[in-house]
Amino acid sequence: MQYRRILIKYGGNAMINEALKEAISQKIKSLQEQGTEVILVHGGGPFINQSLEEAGIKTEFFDGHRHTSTEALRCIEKTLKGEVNSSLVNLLNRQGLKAVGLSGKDGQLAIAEKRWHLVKNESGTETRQDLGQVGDLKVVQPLLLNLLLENGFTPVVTCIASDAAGNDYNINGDVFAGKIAASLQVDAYIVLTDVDGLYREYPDPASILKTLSITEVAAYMGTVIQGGMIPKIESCLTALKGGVKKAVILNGTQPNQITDYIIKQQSIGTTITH
Ligand code: X2W
Repeated sequence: MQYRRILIKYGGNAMINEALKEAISQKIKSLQEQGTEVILVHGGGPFINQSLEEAGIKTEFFDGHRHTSTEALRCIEKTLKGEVNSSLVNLLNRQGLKAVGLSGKDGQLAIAEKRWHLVKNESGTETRQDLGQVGDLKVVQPLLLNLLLENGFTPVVTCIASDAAGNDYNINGDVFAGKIAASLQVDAYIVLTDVDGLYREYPDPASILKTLSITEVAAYMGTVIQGGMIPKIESCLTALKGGVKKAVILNGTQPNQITDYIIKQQSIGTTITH
């Protein structure tokens, strides 16, 4: 099949050095050249960790979501926009693309809401834990991204957004990307991580699950799907339930996988479908 439009979620675990970021931007250029529009959505966890450490701000994670004080949010926004987003835009432009750096706030392309962390106690009752300025995307308005894509620009979107009252939120990059993928109805939602897919028994390469249905995902949650893979797979489900046809987990530290999957249509990574 010809992929007309794809969304790539690029996270910090596949941004380990400049050469790798450059190789990924070359692959994005190759995709655009052969007629696939690309939206890049990114986080940048390790860069945020470093900036927070330099600023002497300590943070803690709850199921993949970083507790975010107002002070931490200022530092996180500076890092994601001023450092990570800006450097990705720069790399893509150097490939000859017309990259546009955005967050959810620009043109109100996304409206956030506060996200509460639900904790179940031993008796099974759920309580809400406050994670500070951690959000979720409530609404995505795809017009701005559509305008950019239709006019040959490459949107590079980072995972910060505001609510209707103008409060800013830090949003897990995977959660953010899955919602944007759904709103744009992309042909494929690609999640780049640092392993070759979902393993039944890590690290046995023969145990990589090549295809999974939504029902199989539910059966594997908490066993085969663990830790950092949980928000990634959940974001795939968000995309699929929103109408995206397939979601794919690929290894971003092997940039060839992007073109091998989309252009050469090789059977690599883990593909989740309806
Ligand atoms: C994330 C945003 C960055 C992110 C954080 O503060 O680390 C929350 O946890 P990766 O590299 O895509 O993991 N936000 C709420 O998700 O980065």
